[in-house]
Amino acid sequence: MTQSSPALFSPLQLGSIPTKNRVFMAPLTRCRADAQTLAATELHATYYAQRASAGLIVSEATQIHATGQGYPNTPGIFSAAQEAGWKLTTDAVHAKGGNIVAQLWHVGAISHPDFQPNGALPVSSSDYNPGGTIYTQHGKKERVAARPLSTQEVHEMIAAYKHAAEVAKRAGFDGVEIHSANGYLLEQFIRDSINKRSDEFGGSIENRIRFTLAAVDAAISVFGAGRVGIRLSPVSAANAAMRDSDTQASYGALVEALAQRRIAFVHFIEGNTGGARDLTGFDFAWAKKVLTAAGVAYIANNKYDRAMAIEAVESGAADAVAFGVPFISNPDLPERLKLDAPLTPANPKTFYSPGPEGYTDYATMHS
Ligand code: 8OZ
Repeated sequence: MTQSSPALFSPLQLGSIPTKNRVFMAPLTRCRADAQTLAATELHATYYAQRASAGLIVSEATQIHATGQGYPNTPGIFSAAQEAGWKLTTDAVHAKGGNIVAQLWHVGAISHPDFQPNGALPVSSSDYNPGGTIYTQHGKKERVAARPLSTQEVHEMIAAYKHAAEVAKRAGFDGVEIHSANGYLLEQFIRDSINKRSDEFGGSIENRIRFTLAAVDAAISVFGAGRVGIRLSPVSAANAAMRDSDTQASYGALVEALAQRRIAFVHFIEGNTGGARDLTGFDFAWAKKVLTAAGVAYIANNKYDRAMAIEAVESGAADAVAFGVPFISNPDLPERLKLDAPLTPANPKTFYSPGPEGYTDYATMHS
């Protein structure tokens, strides 16, 4: 008798998006956009189409605004050239029967004047300096303190999220994932360790989660709630972000507000991004219950292997599991996991290097 296939390999109705399995591709910054236009290229289309067997692809993080960039050659999603560039990718993924959502991103204070229009200061909730160094086109630089956005400018940034969602829709994406994780702009508003504002976007939890929810609502107004997701990293120290003084209360209120909106999914980085799965400080199982009760999918991420992913979906701890690094070097990851076939290790030296090497040249089992 053949054993029935684990639920990880079964379809999932993700809001309005039907997925063929629950092995998702996590967003992965690869720094290969066109240097002039910051548009995705034919090379991106090839790379993403190679990975179209994922139940869902979440695109690499894409900046919604010129001020949102913090790394070399990360793609944007606000100009006509960027829209045309992404259309190559969404067409190629759809031709292979895949689903792809755009991850909408603003790095806030993680940027540097070298990445900013006119060499201006990066923007944030407050005069926040994340510290450390950053590599720009002019070499290694010390980070600087950001300029707090005015209340009016936060409203303009919410409009920029809406514009980016419109661009994503015209570019043919199946939806968007709001990047509200890893110490970037939206998290710089959520966490009281960073947000020192006294306007409607600072102070109380309700005020600190207002910007994130407004970005979500802007995306909903474009795509409908069933095509909008969000990524959260409640307990992560990525980009040196200090913990909120009450992670459970702040992120708990956010999760409840997202559940009320009946969005498609919440994508959790469980533990420290790309690092230890220490979940202390936030009750992820509680979040799963709240979201499930509202029909919102819970996507789990961070250092899952095959056995962990099968168990997470089988036990009901997650509806789907997103894999990052394994998808870089295994374009046919769902099939390999299903067959329990060996995985090809990824080469970190080519994660952020230009061109096809380490990008589109990883073989499938059948190539
Ligand atoms: C790795 C390198 C650059 C950016 C994130 C978008 O951490 C990123 C990122 C990851 O969410």
